[in-house]
Amino acid sequence: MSDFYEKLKEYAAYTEEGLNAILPKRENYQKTIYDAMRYSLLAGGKRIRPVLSFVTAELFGLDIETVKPFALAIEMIHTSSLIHDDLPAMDNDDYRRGRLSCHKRFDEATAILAGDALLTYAFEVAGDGASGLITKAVVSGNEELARNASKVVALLANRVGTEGMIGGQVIDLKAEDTIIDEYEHDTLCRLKTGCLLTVPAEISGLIAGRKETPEYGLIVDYSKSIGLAFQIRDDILDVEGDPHLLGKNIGMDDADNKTTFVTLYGIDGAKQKLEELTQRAVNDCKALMALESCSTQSAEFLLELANFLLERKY
Ligand code: GRG
Repeated sequence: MSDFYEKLKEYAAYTEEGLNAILPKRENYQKTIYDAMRYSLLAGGKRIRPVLSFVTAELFGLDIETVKPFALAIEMIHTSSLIHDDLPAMDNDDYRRGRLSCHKRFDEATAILAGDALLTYAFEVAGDGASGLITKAVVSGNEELARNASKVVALLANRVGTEGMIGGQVIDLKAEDTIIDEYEHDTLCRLKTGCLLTVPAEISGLIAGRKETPEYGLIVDYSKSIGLAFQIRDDILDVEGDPHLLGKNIGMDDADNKTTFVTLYGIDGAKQKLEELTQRAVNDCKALMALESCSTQSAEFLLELANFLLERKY
């Protein structure tokens, strides 16, 4: 196995362990909600968002432990959005991550609450993480870290809310019955998919005190490019992917009459855009590698990650 796949597996395993530990099984009266949360959260997603948290932390010289609460929170928020996205009122999907979607395995009310509970718990974990950092910063007299750590939770909430992922989903729902132009569609994807793929780097940059640096601009640009590329690949896989590898049905966008990169640009046009965005991300990585202030190894990993996402089959 190449170093890249080895490292990817390592980050994913670290995420898995972390999620399993912070969301224990409970045998209390509200046991069902814990079962539903764990069912969806521990269903084996790719864990790309936490991977981005860990590698961008290392890029800036931080320990992965420092960003762990935020990485786990982001993955819980992502899972909560998948649970809600699969509901009949939204995309109405029966399968997710290779198993029945949450509302099919449990019921709709439980799925709504499991999504709500994962979202709420994510902010509890992120809030605790920020408090821990602030305490450390105060004890060591690092005022800049204390100031920056106090901004993390609001930043995360912003990227999830109406100017972030939720805003994107609102445009997405509108796009089912209305034809939207390429500019609105671009905004939709940057918000719905892009925000949660960019916030890991934003949080790492903030905690590392790198916000005003060239490397911050590069890593945010990289994240935005792979965020858009990720959605294009998603749209292509919905047309020509293998449902067994994907762990969900294909053809759902067509069934919902959705505007996608494929309907806007055709399958070849979508593939070309995907390659252009990947190339842009690769160029950002090369620029990061040339900076002494960044870990070359992490920049190399990010470059390989962009190429991995270009070709992903699931
Ligand atoms: C409950 C916070 C909250 C929000 C509700 C439903 C909704 C608003 C937003 C939906 C956002 C959404 C589903 C975006 C799609 C992003 C996308 C391409 C998901 C697939 O991500 P992968 O491939 O999935 O990383 P795995 O399973 O690997 O984690």
